[in-house]
Amino acid sequence: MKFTQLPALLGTLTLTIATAIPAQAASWTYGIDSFNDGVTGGDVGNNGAFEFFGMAVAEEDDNVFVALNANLLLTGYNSSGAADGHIGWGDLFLNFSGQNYEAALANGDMFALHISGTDSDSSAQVNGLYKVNSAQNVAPTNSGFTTLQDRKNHVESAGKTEGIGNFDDNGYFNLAASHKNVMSSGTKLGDIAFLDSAALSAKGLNFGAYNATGSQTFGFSFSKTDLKLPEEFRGNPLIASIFAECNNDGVGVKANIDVAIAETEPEMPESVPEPASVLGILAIAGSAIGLRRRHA
Ligand SMILES: [Ca+2]
Ligand SMILES: [Ca+2]
Ligand SMILES: [Ca+2]
Repeated sequence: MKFTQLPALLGTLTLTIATAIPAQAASWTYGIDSFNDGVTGGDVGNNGAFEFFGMAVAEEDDNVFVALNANLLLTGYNSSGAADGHIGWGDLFLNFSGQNYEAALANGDMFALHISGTDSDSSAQVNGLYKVNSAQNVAPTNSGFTTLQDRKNHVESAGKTEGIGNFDDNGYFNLAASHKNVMSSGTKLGDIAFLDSAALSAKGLNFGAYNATGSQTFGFSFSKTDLKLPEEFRGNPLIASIFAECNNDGVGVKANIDVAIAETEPEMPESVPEPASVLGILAIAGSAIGLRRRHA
């Protein structure tokens, strides 16, 4: 290559990088997973059905958005290896407590989204935002890994890299513990709204900018008002995480979400016209009617 071509080439590269991520992407926080730590039958990685690629969160007014990119359909995966013939998504746990995963569950300080309706072994069968009362591990009846250490060992023995997103799973999760991946009891706090890939793109979500190429992109929103987060947890980062019922892959994201906004907004007085201006409008309307009558 001639040196004279270099400035033009650099100009092209700069333009490509600048246009790859849309301006709105800054409001999303991404947890990009390992792209080859999903276990599908005898396969590890290889773009299998259980590969998860990323999770992202964003907030807008009173709503928090959570988006997923994965190969696993929201309706799950039919498998004769599962007791019920089906392996679905586990629940999406939301931890604002500043505690690790097991402590937040043990102390009743965890929230969750149930996203997969009746295609799930969760005690929750209705999609929504929940306060988690207790959780359980359904991997043993879904042909899966009881502990995250078992799963990590399996992935690494295949020469692949295990991961969760933008935080260290070793320390947040107790890798040696039975990994609880669904609610066994929860209290529904509010409804969630489903967002498809197009609706999320319109809000600036762009997993492609991070090379996350799962076949499925979908998300959900919930209301901060419904969350009713205890005062002592406000200001903590959110750690969100989800695993398949089999724990064959998991993904999470750590992000700063301002959950206090909804309840600190001052109530605006309703806008009602003052009696004087109502009378003024009536007077004008009355004279206009009178005018028309005279001309009739
Ligand atoms: Ca993965
Ligand atoms: Ca199942
Ligand atoms: Ca993972």
